[in-house]
Amino acid sequence: MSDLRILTVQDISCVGQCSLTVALPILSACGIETAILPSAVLSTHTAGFSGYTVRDLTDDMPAIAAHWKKEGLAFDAFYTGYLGSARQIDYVQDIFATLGRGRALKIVDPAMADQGKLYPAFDLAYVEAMKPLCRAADVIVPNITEAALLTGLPYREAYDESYVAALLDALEAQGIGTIVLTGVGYRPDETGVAVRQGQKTDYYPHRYIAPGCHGTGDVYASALTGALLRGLSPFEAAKLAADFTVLCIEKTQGDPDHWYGVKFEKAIPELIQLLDQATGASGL
Ligand code: PXL
Repeated sequence: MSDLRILTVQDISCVGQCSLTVALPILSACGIETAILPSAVLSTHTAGFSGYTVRDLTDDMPAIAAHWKKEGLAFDAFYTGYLGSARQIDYVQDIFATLGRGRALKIVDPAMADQGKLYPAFDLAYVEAMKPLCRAADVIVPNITEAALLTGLPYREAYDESYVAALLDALEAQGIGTIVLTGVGYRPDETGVAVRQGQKTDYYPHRYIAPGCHGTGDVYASALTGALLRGLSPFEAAKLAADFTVLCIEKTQGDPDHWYGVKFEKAIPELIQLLDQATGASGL
């Protein structure tokens, strides 16, 4: 396998098993050299903790990017998650445009909302700023709430295939090449992922385990990104990431003290095995 270098831009939540503390180990386990650009530093994530500290790093971004340009550094892929501010999204677009190597793959997880609600730090101006970043991406990984916000369609808790198709149609009409829509379930015991590419939709249902398991979106998007960079097709990568995320949730169940994230570390050996099986590689 050729050596690839990815840049991932998202926050450091010091405690809480999300964003960079999930993306960096998962991408490393996938065998990808991973550079980071922290969008903000928080003492914890914002879902369930109170009184957390936040240091927004937007103002550091231009100087960091300028230094990388001066050093001739570039990246084969980009993966963005939770960003620090709407203004920061412009800097990220500039990084996409100027720091890519070859046809650098751009994966955007518009991490800003879940279960019908924006995360506490974000407002509708942030949603507007996220739209052009998604249009600049090759692959986006929204959940249903984020897809509704990005398209202006109403968020629905109960839905059928026609609602999901409408979300995917509206995103595709914005010029987004590949949409990996997560958390799509048509039965109470089931959730899944719908992958739209070239007007074709593939659906992979998987076990629905526990409601609102925090951090699973970041685990999923990180594994998806790693699998894409290992050469899997979007649908194959989407399935592998789903299987890995379910494993992570299973390894977390039964520990009420561990409400803030999933024990993805325990499933890293299986991630490596799944990738090796899917790519026909033996070891990295
Ligand atoms: O997992 C998404 C995420 C990332 N980073 C921070 C968050 C959240 C979700 O709430 O609060 C800081």
